[in-house]
Amino acid sequence: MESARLAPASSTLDDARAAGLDRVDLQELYRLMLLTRGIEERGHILFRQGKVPGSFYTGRGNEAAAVGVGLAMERDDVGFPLQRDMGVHVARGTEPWRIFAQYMGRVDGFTAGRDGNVHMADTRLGLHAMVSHLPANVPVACGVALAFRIRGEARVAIGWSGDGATSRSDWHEALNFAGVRRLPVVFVVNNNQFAYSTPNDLEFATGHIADRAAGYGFGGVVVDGTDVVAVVRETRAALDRARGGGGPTLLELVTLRMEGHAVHDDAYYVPKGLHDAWSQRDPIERYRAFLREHLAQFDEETDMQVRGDVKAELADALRRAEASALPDADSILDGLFADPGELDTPHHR
Ligand SMILES: Cc1ncc(C[n+]2csc(CCOP(=O)(O)OP(=O)(O)O)c2C)c(N)n1
Repeated sequence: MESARLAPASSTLDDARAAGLDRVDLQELYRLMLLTRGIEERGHILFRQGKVPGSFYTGRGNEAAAVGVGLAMERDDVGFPLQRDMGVHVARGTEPWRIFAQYMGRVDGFTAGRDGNVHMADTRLGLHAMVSHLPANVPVACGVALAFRIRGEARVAIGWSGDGATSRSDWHEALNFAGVRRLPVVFVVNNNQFAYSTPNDLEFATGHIADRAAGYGFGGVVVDGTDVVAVVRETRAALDRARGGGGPTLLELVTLRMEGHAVHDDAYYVPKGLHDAWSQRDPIERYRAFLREHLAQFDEETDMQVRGDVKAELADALRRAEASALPDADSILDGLFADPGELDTPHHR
C-alpha cells in the first residue's frame, strides 16, 4: 500500500535553481553542514573529556536533512527540532559558542545548565527546545499552526519526529487534527531506519511512513535525506502549500543513523553492510562532489578556505564557551517556574 510521492533526486544546477538556490546559497549549504558536523564532533570530544553532563546525542548522517529544512524555513516560521537536528539550529543562525556552552551546562547555554545538553533552542530564532517525551512537540506544533490561522498570519509551524516516534498515538492525533483543520503545518519525519535498536520493518506496515499521510487527508513525500538540494526543494514546496492554505504535508526524510542512539550505544544491531552502503552516501561528501562538479567557483582552494574558516570559527566558539561560568547553585530555581503575573494570556489575567 503506497500512496506517497517519491521525490526525484537532484543532480544538476537546474535542480538547484528549481529549489530556489543561487550560487551563494549552494556554498552556504556546504558551510552549514560542515559547521553542524563540526559542532557535534567537538561536542563528542568534550563529552569524552568529561565536560558534558549526561549522555550525548548526535545527528551524523542527518546534516543535509536538518540544514535543508532549516534553510528552507522563512524567518517567521516556527520549528520544533529534535536531537538529530542540530543543522536546523545552525541554519537558523544559532551561535556555535552558545551551543557548546549549552553542552557543558554553562550559564551562557540556552537553558543555563537547567536542562539536558541537546534540549536546547534559541527561541529568538523561532525554534523551541525539545522535551524527551517523543513526539510530544508535534501536537504543540499543530497548536502553533492553529494560532497562526486564528491570527491570520502567513506563517508555518514545523513539527519533527523520528521514525520510532510515529508509532505513538500523539503523533497520529496531531496528524489527524492538522488534516481535519487543514493547518499550516509541515510534519518532518527523520526516518533514520532505527528507533533505538528497532528496525523499520518492526515499526510500520506501510511501504513508507509518508504513506500514512493519506489516512489523514493530505500528501506525503519520501525524500532522500542525504540529498540536501532535494530536501530544500521539497520543504519549500510543502511550506508554500501550507502558507497558501493548502494544508499539511508529511515529509519523510530517509537517512541512516550513522552513530549509536547516543554515545553510550555502539549500534551493534545495525547490519555492517547497511552501514557501509550508507557511508558511501555521506551527505557532506556527496554534496562536496556535487559542488566540485557543477559550481565553477568551488575549486579545491575555495573548499579548503571554507573548511578552514569553519575550523577557526569552532575553535573560537569553544574558547568562548569554556570561559563561560557554571551556574551558581543558589540560582538553580531561577527561571524554572513561571509567575502567573508575568503571563500575558487571557486565562492568566
Ligand atoms: C514517549 C517516549 N517513550 C520512550 C522514549 C525513550 N526513547 C528516547 S529516543 C527513543 C527512540 C526514538 O527513535 P526515533 O523516533 O526513531 O528517533 P531517533 O532516535 O532514531 O532519531 C526512545 C524509545 C521517549 N523519549 N519518549
